[in-house]
Amino acid sequence: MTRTEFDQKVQRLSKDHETFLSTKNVKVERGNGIYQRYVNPVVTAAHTPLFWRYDLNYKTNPFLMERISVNGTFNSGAIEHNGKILLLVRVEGTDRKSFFAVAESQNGIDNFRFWDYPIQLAETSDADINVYDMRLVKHEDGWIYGLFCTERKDPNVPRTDTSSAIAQCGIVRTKNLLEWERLPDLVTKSPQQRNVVLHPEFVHGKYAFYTRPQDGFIEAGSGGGIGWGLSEKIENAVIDNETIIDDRAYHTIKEVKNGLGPAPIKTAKGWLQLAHGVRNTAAGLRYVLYMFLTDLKDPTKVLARPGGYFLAPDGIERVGDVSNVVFSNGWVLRANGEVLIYYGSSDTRMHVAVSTVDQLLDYVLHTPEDGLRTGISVQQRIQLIKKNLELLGRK
Ligand code: M1P
Repeated sequence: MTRTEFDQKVQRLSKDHETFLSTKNVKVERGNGIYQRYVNPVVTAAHTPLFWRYDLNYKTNPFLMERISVNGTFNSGAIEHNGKILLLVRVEGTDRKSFFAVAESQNGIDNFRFWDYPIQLAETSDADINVYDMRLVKHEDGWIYGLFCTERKDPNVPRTDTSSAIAQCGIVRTKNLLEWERLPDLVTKSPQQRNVVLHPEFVHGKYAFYTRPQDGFIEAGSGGGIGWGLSEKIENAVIDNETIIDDRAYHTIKEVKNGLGPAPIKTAKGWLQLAHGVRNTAAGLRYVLYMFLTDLKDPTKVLARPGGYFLAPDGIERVGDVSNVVFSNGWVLRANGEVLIYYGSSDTRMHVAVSTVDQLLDYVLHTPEDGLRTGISVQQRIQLIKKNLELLGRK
C-alpha cells in the first residue's frame, strides 16, 4: 500500500465509523407492553475508537492492520451523570482480558461514544487476572461505587488444571468517573463471589451488599442464590453473616444459579430488583432476566415474585461468544419515570430496553408467581382465559 492509499483508507475508515456511530436507533415494532426493545445494539466492538485498534502510523503499520482488536463489549454498569447516560462497559480484547471503559450518550438509546482512554484500574497486592461486570451505584454516603468481579487463578489446584479460578468482589469508588480509588476486595466466608451489588442506602447504619456465594467457579454447589450481608465499613468491607434472600429452585428459570443485576430502583411500593437466572439445557446454559420486589424498610423481604422470565435472548441476541445469554448489570431511572434497562447479549454486545417504573411495578405486582408445577400454571392460565372470554361475551 502506498502512503496515499494508506491515507485514503484511514479517511474512509474514519468516515464509515462516524456514519456507524451516528446511526439512529429505532424501536422494535411490536412490543409486549412491559418494555420496548430497540432494533440495534447500543454498544458493540465496532463502537470502540479506531485508535484503540489500529496503529495509524504508515511507517509502523503499512498494511493498516488492526493491531489490538476488540472481541466484545457487554455487561455494562450504567448511570446518569451530568445529564448524560454513561455505560461502564466490559470491553474484552481478543486476548480474553476484559477491562472497563466509559461510553457516553445523550439519550441512552443511540450514539454511544467511548471516552478516549479506558479506565486504568489500580491493583491490590494480589493482581487481578481478569475483571468484569461492574455495578455502578450512587450511594447515600456521597460516593459512586463500582463493584466488579475480580478473577485470579486458583492456587489450590493441580498444575495441570489451567482453568480453575477464584472469583471475588473488587470495589472502587469515584466522584467523577475519571479518578477511581481502589478499596480492598470484599471479604466473605464464601470461596467464590460473583454478582455482588451494593445497596444504595445504609441499612441499620451499615453498608448492605447483595452477594452470590458459590462453592465452585461455575457450579453453585452447596452455595448459590442471591445473598445479603452487612458490613460496618466500606474501606475494609467484611460480611460475617450471609443470608439467602432469593434462592434457586428446581424446574424454574433459575434452576442452576442466579445473581442480582444492577442495584435496585427505589419506588413507592418497594425496591425493584432485576436479576439473572440460569438453567441447563442440551444446548448449554441459558441465561434470562427476571424481576422481583422487596420491602423498602427491609430489602431482604420479598414482596412480589413474578413467575418466569422478564426478558430472554431473542433473534441476534441468542448468538455470540457465549450463546443464549442475556445479562444485566445496569439500568437508569430517569426523572420522568422512564427506566433504561441495559443488557448484554451472549457475552458479545449491549442492548437497551425501555420501560417505566409504573409498567415495571404493574409487571411485578400482577404477574402470577411460579406455582412450581404444571397443574398450577394451567390454573393460572385458565383464570386469565375465563376472565377474557367473559369480557368478550363468550363462555
Ligand atoms: O457467560 C455468561 C455469564 O457468566 C457469568 O455469570 P454467572 O456468574 O451468573 O455465571 C459471568 O461471567 C457473566 O459475565 C457472563 O455473562
